[in-house]
Amino acid sequence: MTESTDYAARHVEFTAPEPTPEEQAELDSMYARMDELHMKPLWNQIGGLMPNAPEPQAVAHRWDWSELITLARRASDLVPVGRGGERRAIGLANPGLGGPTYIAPTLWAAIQYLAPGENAPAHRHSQNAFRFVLEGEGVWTVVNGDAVPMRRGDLLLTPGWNFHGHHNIATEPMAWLDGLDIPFAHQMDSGFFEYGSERLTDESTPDHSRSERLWAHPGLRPVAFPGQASASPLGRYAWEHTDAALRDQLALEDAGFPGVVGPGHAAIRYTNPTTGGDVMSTIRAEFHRLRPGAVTTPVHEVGNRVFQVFEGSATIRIGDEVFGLNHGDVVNVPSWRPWSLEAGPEGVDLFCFSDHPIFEKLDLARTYTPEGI
Ligand code: GTQ
Ligand code: FE2
Repeated sequence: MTESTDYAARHVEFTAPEPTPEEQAELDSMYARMDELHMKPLWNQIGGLMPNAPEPQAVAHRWDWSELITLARRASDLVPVGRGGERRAIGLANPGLGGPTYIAPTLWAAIQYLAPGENAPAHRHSQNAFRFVLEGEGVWTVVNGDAVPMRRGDLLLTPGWNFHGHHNIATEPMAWLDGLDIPFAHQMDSGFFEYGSERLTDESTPDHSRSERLWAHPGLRPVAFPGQASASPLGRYAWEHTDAALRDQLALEDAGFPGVVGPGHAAIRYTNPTTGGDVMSTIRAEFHRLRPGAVTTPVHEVGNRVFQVFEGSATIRIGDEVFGLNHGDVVNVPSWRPWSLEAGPEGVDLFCFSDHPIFEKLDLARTYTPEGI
């Protein structure tokens, strides 16, 4: 697919009259003086600073799950988990961003690995975090003293400034996907961090966290907690609810009723039960299910998405690129690159997170669907 540009005007090339040798010498000395005094003229960089539409440095990239899990196992043999390093997490670094561990300018994504009996010590930070569990169980994440089970398909939240540590009480190692707004906090110089207790504050392994017992009943909230909270008070979004919601959307489509976002495409957004809005102020989380062969309409969006395949397979088109996606693979969509999904022969289940809430709050969100599609 060629990238459509008819939504935008184009920049006009700025040309000054050809300078005489004397003028050129003056210009050179003026630019040199500006450089010494840490100044730069706008006129020869405006197109780069203010393009007609976003021109992200981040590129679209896919990380293979088999490579991620293999390296996480190797790291587990070679590197202990403990205070200082804090987490055995391997971050995904976007090749277009030139070095830092940013999957996108605003977002961090990592695979974290905990062997049986291991304990990732408690800490807190202003960065918002979640975990999504591709497979396995046996880890509890303790969030401000509330032990939250982590099981296949679950989304677990650790909103900013909540103490959290993870412990594996099972006999098998466990790996999961972490998502945080570390790059956003880093680039904006807004992050704070504190160590918590060395030892686990709660070694219990309840079937449901306290937060679920209060907040995970559909359409119901406890009267004892009125008002709105900017981050969701619910720590665990259990797979059984996600799966049922998606199954029901597709069943309604089969019965001829509306409910799906597009043909053969069911999708849910995880919500903050006190507002109905996003789970955290900077991060949106969604889950998408496509029937076998279903295709989505290409769309340009301001902001960054990251997908992880939960089950099945798909291809994703991002601009002119096409990536095959299998179980566990992670792929990012840079801002404004048009993207569309096509499910493989068994259909596909995809977890997705994005930084879209940031842009919506700042009135910078935009989407564009090329005409004729
Ligand atoms: O589990 O607390 O991937 O603080 C990066 C930073 C995970 C965590 C990461 C973190 C964590
Ligand atoms: Fe953390």
